[in-house]
Amino acid sequence: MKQAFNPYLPSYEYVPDAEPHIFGDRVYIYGSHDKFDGAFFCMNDYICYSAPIDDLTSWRYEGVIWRKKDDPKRPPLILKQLYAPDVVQGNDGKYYLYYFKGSMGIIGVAVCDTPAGKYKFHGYVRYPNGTLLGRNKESDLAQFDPGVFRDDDGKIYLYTGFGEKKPNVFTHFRPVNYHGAMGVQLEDDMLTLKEETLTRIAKTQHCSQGTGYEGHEFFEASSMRKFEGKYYFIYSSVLGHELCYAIGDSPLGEFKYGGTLVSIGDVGLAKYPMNYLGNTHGSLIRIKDEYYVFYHRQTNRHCHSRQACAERIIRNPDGTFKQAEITSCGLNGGPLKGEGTYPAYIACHLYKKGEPRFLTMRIPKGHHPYFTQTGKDREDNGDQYIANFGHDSVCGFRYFQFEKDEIQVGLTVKGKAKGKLLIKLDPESSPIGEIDIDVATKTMMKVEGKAHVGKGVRPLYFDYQGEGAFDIHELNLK
Ligand code: FUB
Repeated sequence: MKQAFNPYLPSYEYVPDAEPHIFGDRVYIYGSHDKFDGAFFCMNDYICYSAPIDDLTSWRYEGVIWRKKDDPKRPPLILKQLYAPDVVQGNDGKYYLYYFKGSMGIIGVAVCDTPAGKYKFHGYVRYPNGTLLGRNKESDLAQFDPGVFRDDDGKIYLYTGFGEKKPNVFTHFRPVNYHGAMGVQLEDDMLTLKEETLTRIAKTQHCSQGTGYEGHEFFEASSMRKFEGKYYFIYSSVLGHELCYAIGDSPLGEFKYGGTLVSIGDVGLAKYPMNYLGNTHGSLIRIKDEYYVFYHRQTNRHCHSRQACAERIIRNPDGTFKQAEITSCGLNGGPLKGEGTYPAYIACHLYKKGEPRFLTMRIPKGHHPYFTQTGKDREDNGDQYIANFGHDSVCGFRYFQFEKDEIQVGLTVKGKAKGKLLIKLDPESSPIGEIDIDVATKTMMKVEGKAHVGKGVRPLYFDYQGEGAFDIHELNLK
């Protein structure tokens, strides 16, 4: 039986900012496209993946849908990159892709007859008088991360904005947005704003006092969804590592702060960050009767190799959402089988005890375990693994359905290390088994031990105590 893991795309794919949308009987994801080990965010062209709504284990590569060079403007160097996009189906049945090109400050639109075909340039978002949104120097606030939404009455809305915390390098290019995310209705041409003025949606740090947003103010990643008559504005907060939401009764609000949907380090649910932090971006979707939150995780010791993940999330009867845990089994619809061989990169928790965990610039190699791959950025044959698992490194997988109390646990490893790998059900609890580590090899070898897991649905943690460091490629349970 096929199972779904996190990340849910092949391990060589680095797709952050993924917005899920259902078109027909498939769910499509539209994200940015990082280069493995890239020097900047979003160095690759947009690609798309889709899966049948009945089978979220089967993601199909749809190919490149939009390239940096398809946009007629030719900015220099890093301004070329395609940041987080979104797609909406227009009232003419066509699909419209909204993208933000590097730091040019304007929003481009491309159009296609099918959800994941080759998009063609359509134009730039503009004011009714023709001035491009973002180019009206007198009054424009920073544009960023366009989100698009079609309401049941056919009206189309654009959401945009960037909540700069204080003046920084970008403020040389565009005015600082101290006021929050913005929303506006679009004309049927999908380019022209219906109003001269955009409506402010969620609050930034500069205007949050007494509003309920405090501590989780808007930073970036605007996205709109509607469930059972309520409008959900989804965004990445000033903390970066979490997706939050605000609820309103109409597409342009007012929006009241709702809570955290997911944190890529389980901040808010765990005592300390359980994985590397950094930015995240994504959205909510309902597939049949279940809700899911899509987001991205950080890999490779810096913030330019991000990967698409998703979790089932509970919507409470009052319309609020319960923060989702990050797991290894996201779209699987339940725990993974408690026997079989799994790639180690599906660990949902990975950290070194007591070390800082916020990824922006590259952290030094010697100190942390991290997800990486061999070779360069590529489009097949993924071999991602956990590297540099040294003393006090912890990785966790959840959840498995164990059918017996005691299991044999094997790991495929390589490296140079001598010590003990403690097997636990919780990083803070006593071991339920251990594996002797005595490795000095550049080729893979298997290490094994027994663990008393107990029948039922359980996580599995590994905590290394010893000298040296090793890489973990596979986990085998029997
Ligand atoms: O992927 C580039 C930028 O990082 C996006 O535009 C932001 O939302 C953040 O995820």
